[in-house]
Amino acid sequence: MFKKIGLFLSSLVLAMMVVISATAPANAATVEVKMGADSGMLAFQPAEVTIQAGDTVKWINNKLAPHNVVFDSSAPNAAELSHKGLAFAAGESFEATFDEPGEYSYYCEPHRGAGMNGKIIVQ
Ligand SMILES: [Cu+2]
Repeated sequence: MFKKIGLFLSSLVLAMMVVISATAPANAATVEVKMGADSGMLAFQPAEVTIQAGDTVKWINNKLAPHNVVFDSSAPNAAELSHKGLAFAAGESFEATFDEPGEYSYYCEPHRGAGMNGKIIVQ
């Protein structure tokens, strides 16, 4: 009788572990984007990145600061993903995690006229 309950409980725990591991994010990655290209161009480098849903993009201040990241209002969660505060110091960074598949276009506010645009494709 007790043996049966023990067996039942251990198989229940095993079943729960399988469910938990199946729903945990599968190796969410962090992709880095430089603000200000190494070549001295007012650009995000790389300007376009493709990631998986759940991945994080980390923008790192590189050259020709200040920069920020503002998503077009057409992007899902544009306001929450944007980082309007300007980064002045080299190495300063900010991150955003993308849970929803789609195309996210963004730009750097002070350098928008110079074509400092980027795109995140979330699969
Ligand atoms: Cu900029």
